[in-house]
Amino acid sequence: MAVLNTTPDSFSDGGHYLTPEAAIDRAANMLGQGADIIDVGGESTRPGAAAVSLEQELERVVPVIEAVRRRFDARISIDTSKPEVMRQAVAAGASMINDVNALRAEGATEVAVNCGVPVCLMHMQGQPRTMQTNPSYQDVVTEVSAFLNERVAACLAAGLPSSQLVLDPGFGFGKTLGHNLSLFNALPALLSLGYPVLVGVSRKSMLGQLTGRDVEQRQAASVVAAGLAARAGVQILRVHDVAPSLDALKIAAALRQAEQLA
Ligand code: YH5
Repeated sequence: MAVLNTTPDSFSDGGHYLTPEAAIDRAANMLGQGADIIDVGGESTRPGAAAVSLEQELERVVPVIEAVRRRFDARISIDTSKPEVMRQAVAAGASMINDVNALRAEGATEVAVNCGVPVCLMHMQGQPRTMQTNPSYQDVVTEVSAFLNERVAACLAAGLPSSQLVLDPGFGFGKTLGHNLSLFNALPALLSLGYPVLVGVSRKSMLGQLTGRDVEQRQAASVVAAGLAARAGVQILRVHDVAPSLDALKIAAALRQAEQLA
């Protein structure tokens, strides 16, 4: 899963939206490198980021989804927590919902059922603006697993098929470095719940804390972390640097296959 942000703070020229033409270039580039899914997001969920209005989010993501769909036969996921954005994004051609809020918004489960596409349910403690202020757990692995189980139960009760659910521990979303490391080590336990797991660690602060590198210098750390998650059995990796991540996934897949044959 390759990240295609449409938020002004997410690309180097800054201050402008991603135009549909620029989005096509980026999507072409990422698909050419081997991406399976393009994750389109219009609401920055970085720590401290401000909320975005419904109108602004729709203006950013819908033209990009339409443009990418017109041009490529690519799977697109919509990174949003707003039911109306989910609805319009799927109508525009998105075929997966990626919700860092795990469909907790009013009406989100009903909209997701009507969309009829797979949904990624992510754990987050708190809200993006303040989530990194003082993350606190008694036992982060137990609490994140219990949360995801509770969201699965709510989704199944609302009518979402179990075959369309994906789980994500939400690295960096209301977690200290220690919490993130505990969750990373617990990926096999999360996988044992029986749903595909998605991991997004690419360029995140935890990698900065471990390597001392600024965000634009975190590619190697991101690729190694993606490979380690894949080695643990994680099925979907959300990444910025597609080609080197795919190399890491090939090594992880070969190791897993050799182990099964042994
Ligand atoms: C995720 O983990 N993350 S947006 C802060 C950074 C770098 C990157 C420099 N959407 C996830 O990528 N969706 C985001 O510091 C996500 N899982 C899922 N499912 C945050 C992000 C980032 C934040």
